[in-house]
Amino acid sequence: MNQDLTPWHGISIILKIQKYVNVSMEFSMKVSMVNDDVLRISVVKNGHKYRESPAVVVKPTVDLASGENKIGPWLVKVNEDSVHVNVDGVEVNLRFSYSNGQFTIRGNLGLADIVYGLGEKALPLNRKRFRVTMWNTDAYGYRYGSDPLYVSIPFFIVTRNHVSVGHFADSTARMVIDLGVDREDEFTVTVNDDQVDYYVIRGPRLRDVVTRFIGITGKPALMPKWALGHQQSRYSYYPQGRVLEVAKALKDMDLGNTVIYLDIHYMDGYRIFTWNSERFPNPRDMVKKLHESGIKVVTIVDPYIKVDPNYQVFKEGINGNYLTLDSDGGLTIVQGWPGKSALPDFFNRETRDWWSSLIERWVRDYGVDGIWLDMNEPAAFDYPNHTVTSKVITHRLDDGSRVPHDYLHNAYALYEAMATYEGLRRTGRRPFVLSRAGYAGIQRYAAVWTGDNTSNWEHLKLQLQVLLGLSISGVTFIGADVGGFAKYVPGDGGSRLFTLTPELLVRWYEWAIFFPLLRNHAAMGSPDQEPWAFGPRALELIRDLLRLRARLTPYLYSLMWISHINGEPIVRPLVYEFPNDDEVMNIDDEFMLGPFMLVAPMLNNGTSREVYLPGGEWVNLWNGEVFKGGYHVVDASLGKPPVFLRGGSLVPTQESEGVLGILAVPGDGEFTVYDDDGESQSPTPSTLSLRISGDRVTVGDWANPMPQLPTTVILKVYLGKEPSKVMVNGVEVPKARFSAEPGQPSWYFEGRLINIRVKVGSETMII
Ligand code: MIG
Repeated sequence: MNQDLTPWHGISIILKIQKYVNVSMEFSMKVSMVNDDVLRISVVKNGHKYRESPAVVVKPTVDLASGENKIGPWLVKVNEDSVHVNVDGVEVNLRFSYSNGQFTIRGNLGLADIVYGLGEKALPLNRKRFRVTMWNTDAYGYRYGSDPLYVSIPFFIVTRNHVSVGHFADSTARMVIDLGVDREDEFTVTVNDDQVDYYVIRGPRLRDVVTRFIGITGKPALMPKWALGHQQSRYSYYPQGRVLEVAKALKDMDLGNTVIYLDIHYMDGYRIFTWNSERFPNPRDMVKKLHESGIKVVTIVDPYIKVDPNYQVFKEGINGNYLTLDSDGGLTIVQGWPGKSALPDFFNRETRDWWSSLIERWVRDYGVDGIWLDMNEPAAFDYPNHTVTSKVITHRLDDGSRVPHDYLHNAYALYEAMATYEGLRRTGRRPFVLSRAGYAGIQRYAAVWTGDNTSNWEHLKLQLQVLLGLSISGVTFIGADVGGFAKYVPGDGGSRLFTLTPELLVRWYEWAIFFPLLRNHAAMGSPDQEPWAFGPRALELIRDLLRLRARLTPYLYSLMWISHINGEPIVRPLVYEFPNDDEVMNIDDEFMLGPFMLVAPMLNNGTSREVYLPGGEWVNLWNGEVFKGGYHVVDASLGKPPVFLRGGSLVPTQESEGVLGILAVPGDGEFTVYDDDGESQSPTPSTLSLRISGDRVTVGDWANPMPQLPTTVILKVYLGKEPSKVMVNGVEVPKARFSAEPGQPSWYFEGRLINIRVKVGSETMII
């Protein structure tokens, strides 16, 4: 193995720097280190003009020479058209070739290798032995195995004997990734492009690869705190009075903080940035009323600009040369919601700047809070699979060159989200952008939802698989339409009808409440699926779940901050937390919320399920029952998803106004609570560090405190038996129910929980 631990900064002196190490007949290859942990192999067809990637936010620092290079834990052998890597004891052999407009990269795949990642795929967590395509597609009615979907992230992780190495083939053109289908012992990446930046990302742990991938593609945007609320949508709420009625129902039924979405019917003939004045005679007033009842408003914005010489946005687009053109210089016209439509050419700065100003104007004029980007694959009704593909449509890059759409397709939504984010930022708000399509790096600007899923049991499980893949591919603020979007989907040679049931809706909320984006949304013509749509019993169960969600907000918000700072996913497959437990390699019907909380949702119509708990001790969130690692059959009554807390858990909760709760399980653990005002743009967060060691809980003091932070803390420790005494900062505190005076520490035991009221800056010992 490589014992040479040359410090990173010394390399540039040691190595002979050569720009292109391979200049063959067909292509050039340049190998460089991006940082200590990421290697880049850039292949460019000779004569091709290299395009900068919109995905990657860092530049290579050191070029490697032909032959053997030893850099820290890396051993990299660069040959004419192949690169052999040994890192953390794992061999990665990559061969590059080019022919007929395609690059092919081949790599070794071992018998025991497992493959994760690839973003939004309707496949199991372990993606070995699948072949997938990267091509953003309007995938209405997709099901298990459908491919491709809306988002393309050509990043995958190969795990061998618990050591992980990441691969990222950066090209926005069509790509096929074959993970051991064509050949047992090989993966192949075939890219319809004249350039590929191929990254090899070091582990050794899965989490290292994931956070390093985010390190090169950019940290997830910090979302406003309200984005963690319960979001209510449908295609479409109108007129204005109906929107207010929905808002009132949400309030009357006590469903917590809410966001309402306006789908395409609010527009005047689907002209973006306009209102239909019959349906919405006074949108400013409507938005104001919604804000008064604490509800945020998100409007959909499609990329379609109606071809209409009297329409202001179209005129500006033409005059400013902001619209996409065909190679002969004529305007590109596609069929979208408004009929004949032009498409903004987001690939150049001038267009993005114009779009940002349109968004800014819209948000300032009407006070809407966030923007929902749909159809941005881009989709068009007059193309096969409702998705634009073309060698004739061209985009103008910043340097003025024109590049055919097919080379850039997968980046359309990323550039659109970039410009949309910037528009919202200019209004002083913390941006909330929700996007359907995306490419690697989309997390810098937008949340992503999984598009048009279906109201059936298949999707209850499938959506988890889709989301877990997204989550470990850098996109951390995610969710799926709760209750399912579509009712009629293609199938059985015609179309099949699926109708939501109360049980399925409750089951859906049971896991959706643990995802950052929690949005109930349904297709036009689908039966109602708001929380109240199935009568009092379902409503009550959903309300209780939403209350649990609201209680968990401090945990979710802290996890969002941690994701923003370190690139850690909010929701994680079990293998992310327990990489050395072979039993969890393929588990995708359970997940972790942050480091502590394991959720094992009921995914079919039963009332109990088998749950795997990795080694160590766990407690059942609902009743404090203690479980040892292993398989257990557990109760999963309607409304009570099996949820377990790991030994050493410290889950911050909102107990009541101004009171922070901490759900703790004895063991060893640490957590940092993050908070801020929830809406300013680049706040320095207030932080509170928590530690548990055995039965001793330490709550730090708030660092960088903003006003109004809770100073009273209720520790809720799962203990099993009543303790003999409790010491806080070395002083025994009385056993008593909490008095009205908030200053007084005391404790009481109930169920299997000891409740201790303390202040921040305290150390509590339970004896
Ligand atoms: O062709 O705007 O995925 O959420 O409700 C359908 C109408 C267009 C697709 C989105 C869906 C949205 C719908 N849109």
